[in-house]
Amino acid sequence: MTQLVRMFVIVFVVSFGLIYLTSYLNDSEGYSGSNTLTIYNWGDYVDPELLDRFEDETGIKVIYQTFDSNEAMMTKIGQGGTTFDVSIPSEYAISKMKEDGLLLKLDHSKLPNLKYIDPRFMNLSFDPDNAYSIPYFWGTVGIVFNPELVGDLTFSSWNDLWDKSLRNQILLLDGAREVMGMGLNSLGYSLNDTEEAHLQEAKAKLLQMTPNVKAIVGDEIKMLLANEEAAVGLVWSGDASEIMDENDKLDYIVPEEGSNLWFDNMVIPKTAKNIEGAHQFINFMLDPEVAAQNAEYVGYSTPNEAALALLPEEIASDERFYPDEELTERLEVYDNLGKRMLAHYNELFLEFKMHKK
Ligand code: SPD
Repeated sequence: MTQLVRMFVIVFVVSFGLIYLTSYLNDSEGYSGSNTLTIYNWGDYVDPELLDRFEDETGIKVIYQTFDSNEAMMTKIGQGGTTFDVSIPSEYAISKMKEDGLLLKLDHSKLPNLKYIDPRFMNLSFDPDNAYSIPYFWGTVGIVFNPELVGDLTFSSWNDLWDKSLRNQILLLDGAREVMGMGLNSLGYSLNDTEEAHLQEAKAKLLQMTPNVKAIVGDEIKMLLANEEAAVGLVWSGDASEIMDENDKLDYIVPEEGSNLWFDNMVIPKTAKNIEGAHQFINFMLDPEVAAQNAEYVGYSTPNEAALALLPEEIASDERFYPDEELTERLEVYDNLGKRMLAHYNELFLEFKMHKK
């Protein structure tokens, strides 16, 4: 009898241990609970001091993970098995994630600081009424260049990047939409073009640029350009601002044919475990003083009107990073092109990358 009880206890303890272990492993990629908050953000896209401050103010422990493209982020969240509480996709990804049922509706009553966002960045077509997403940063895509390293060359058009004098001098950000968009825009096509002949033409034109391309890189593009390892870069405006902070010889332009106007917004994925904490975090990031500190740290443009008023004048009035409506109106926002077309853009970009290697 005692033997039977002992066996029963052993079976009970082992089963309990297995259940606990399974649940720990399931949650370990983005573990969240009421006292933790898992954030899934782009690399180099928040002032770490603010995460510490959020932890101190709320007692919630932040677990922080990063991604380097909307595509990687969507795949990971879409596959399930993660419990990210807050993520920061761009507009076309938000539209796609909504379509795929991957996002939770936000409770605006828990976001009183939303009043600080400039109305110009609210209620945009990818998320009417901001039901699922809250503005974080915005910007453009353009060319950063070092006038001392490019001779007499000036930059106003995408086509300047094909100039023979730039051999091995260009760094490209590692983004399918951005690089394909550059090829399409340089031919006078929309960066949301889906016509196969135009896409093939854009890829062929990009292939002609490969002698000029030194590398296709991630966040290290900032360090490489600031250290003058290359003369020119295809970059997001916020990265240009950070590069120019490090090396004031460089300049940034948005090509005259047009380019991309993008918006990165905070969302709560459907699989979130700490929905209350996620709202607390979003509201914290909307606080004007917090948003201003964050914008100054990462170098990107804030959509927070009250935060903008707190930024040093030389930042807030720099039209390269806070362009007026005249410029933004001639730029294009990426459309959600749908799963198949998005995959096709990625394939073409990959073919270009393979050719480069
Ligand atoms: N290092 C932070 C990069 C964030 C860039 N987001 C821009 C996305 C444009 N589609």
